[in-house]
Amino acid sequence: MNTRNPDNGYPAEPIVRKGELPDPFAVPGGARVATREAWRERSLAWRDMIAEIEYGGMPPAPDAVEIETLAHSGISSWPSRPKFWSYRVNCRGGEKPFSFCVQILFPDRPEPVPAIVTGDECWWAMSDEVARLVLDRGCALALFNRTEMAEDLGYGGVPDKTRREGGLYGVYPGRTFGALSAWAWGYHRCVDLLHKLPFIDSKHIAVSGHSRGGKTTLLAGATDERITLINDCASCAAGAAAFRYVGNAGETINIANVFPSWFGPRLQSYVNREEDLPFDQHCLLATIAPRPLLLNYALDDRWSNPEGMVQCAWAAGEVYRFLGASDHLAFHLRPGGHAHSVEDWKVLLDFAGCKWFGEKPGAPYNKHPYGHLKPAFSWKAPRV
Ligand code: GTR
Repeated sequence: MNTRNPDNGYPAEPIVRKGELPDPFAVPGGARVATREAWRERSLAWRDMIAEIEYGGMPPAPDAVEIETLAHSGISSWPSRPKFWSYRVNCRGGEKPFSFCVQILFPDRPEPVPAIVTGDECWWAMSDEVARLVLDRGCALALFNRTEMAEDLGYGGVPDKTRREGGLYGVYPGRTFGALSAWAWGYHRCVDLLHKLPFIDSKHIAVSGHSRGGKTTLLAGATDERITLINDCASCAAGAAAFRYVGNAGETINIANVFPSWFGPRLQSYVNREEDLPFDQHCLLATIAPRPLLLNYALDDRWSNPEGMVQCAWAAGEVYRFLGASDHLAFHLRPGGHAHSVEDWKVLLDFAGCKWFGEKPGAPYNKHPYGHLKPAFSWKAPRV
């Protein structure tokens, strides 16, 4: 019988429960990581394995990146009169040149400012309200359209779910990276750009994305340490939520069949075999440690599998604890459904202020209404 969670009324029984989340400290051969120094090597091994099996590997970094200024504009109708500059990022390498555009909205200040990068400009995503909130906190907003790197075939009635044309597919033919990797590569190139701009504080670069864009920011953060704060909003399956534990009405690993172009070719073979995957998504989150990581989820967004996200946050939290950075991993569950809402952005800005500049924490983190939930793992961080 499926009992209901008294705190939120949703059925408490998961639809997928496939054993323990793998121990991220386990070293092939039977040992466990014992020192913080040794974790580094393990972390890179997880990163490479997950990037390969799940996402099909990453496109290579370009041989050279050159910046072209397109416009120095501003928003004079806003009281703070922010600047709005745009660039073309020209990349050399692979079979042919590749370029894309980035827009940067930033406060007019004498000192370099932190930046939040979002690639979700393929959606109607950035409201004036959110942009002003970011500026008021003294941050720049770097905007680009991640689908310039790879077409998004994740829509209903798409004629060919596996087409590999345009974007980076033509630059690096013969590779197996999926769209998520190509989109993450776009974030990395934005970091290349930000590192060349004197008005940006390159030690404080965050990435934020929603849903498939949140899957992207997790992968981008895991594969580029220059990204110093990672935010995912509602990334669903193949994001921050576990494959092995899916709460009622949540998205499962079948995502690999529904949206094959987002992934590498190997993930599909694990559909209905979650227990055989050598990792789960907490291992991806753990590769980001000890850098600050914020997961924004919503209580009525059942498809995003919030219980599976809590499982991953708990499990990756063991790695953060091991590294002495427990408070650098936080999740936040707000009321409501699937959206990148103003509240999510406010929670991110508070988190960034807290982690980067020692401001007081804003929203209470790591609170959830899943009283029935028990950790889907029995291992703990080794004692240091
Ligand atoms: C859904 C997909 C989710 C999520 C979402 C989105 O259809 O199943 O994993 O990525 O799209 O991007 O809005």
